[in-house]
Amino acid sequence: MANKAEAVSLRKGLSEVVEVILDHDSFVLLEHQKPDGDCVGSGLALVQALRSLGKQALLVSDDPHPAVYDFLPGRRFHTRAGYLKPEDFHPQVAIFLDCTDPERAGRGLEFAAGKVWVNIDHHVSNRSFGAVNLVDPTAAATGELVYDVINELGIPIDKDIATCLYVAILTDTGGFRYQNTTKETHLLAAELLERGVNGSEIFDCVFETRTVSSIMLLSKVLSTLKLYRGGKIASVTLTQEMMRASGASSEETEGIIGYPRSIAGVEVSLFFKESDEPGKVHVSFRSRSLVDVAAVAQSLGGGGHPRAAGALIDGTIEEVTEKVMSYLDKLDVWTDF
Ligand SMILES: [Mn+2]
Repeated sequence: MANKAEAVSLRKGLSEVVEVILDHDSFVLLEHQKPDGDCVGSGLALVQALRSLGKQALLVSDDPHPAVYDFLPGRRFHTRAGYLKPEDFHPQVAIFLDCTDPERAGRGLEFAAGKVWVNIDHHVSNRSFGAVNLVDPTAAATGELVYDVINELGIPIDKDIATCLYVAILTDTGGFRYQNTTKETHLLAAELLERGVNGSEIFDCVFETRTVSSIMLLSKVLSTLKLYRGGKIASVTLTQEMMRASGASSEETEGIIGYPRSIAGVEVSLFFKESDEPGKVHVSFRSRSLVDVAAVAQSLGGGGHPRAAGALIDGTIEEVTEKVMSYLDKLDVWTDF
């Protein structure tokens, strides 16, 4: 929950965003690169809401939407930056969704030049780059803020809009499992269910539906499992050869780190992924409670949060594994538990 001063500035941000929307007729809504469920759901919800007001609005992303969200309504109002020329579309306002800074929109940014910028986000590192800003780091998802905007505009939230917002909140909370899940999150989810959202069907589509290729890939990656430090560190490895052999896409590698992380007794889990850039390996780090993996990743040229971080490191899988393991070996936490 935001404190009082923050609540006042949020209130101001919300009314300014609403004012900009009411004062203009045409909008481009921008997502970040590699869009996730929060920005896809927020974007599709807001584009449908603006259209229902008779406004001209289009949702634009640099990268494609992950196929898992194909079931969401409102897709006819979405296009990719490469499919539309900025000179063919002249919106008055650019609304950035879930973007810490404007560059996160990638090629979508071409549609924002010279427009009024609206910034709606929940990342603590957001740079308040908009002419108006609705930024609330206590919100579990940007979808929560988009709900506030739609509600304040007085637009009825129908089943289609509610479904998109529900997906935004469901995915950014990992299915209501992460620590950002609060009472407010559940109350909003309840409100959306009341609008006709089918919660179990959505959960099934988003979290319980996999492609054969992703299961094939998972079986290959799990067979590389190694334990170190008496089972306190676990690692798995993914090579480009495994990607080719399974036919999986890179978005299907997401979530794999959760498997070594879930092993009882494991404090630090590592996922070594051979980059498609030759000679580089991407490493994902997770820790349960003791090790600050953001510091580990930073010292290896990456960054992130204390419990989840990543780095792109030069070398072969063997060399990078050696580099990371020798760094972790030097930490003095291993005798503490
Ligand atoms: Mn988000």
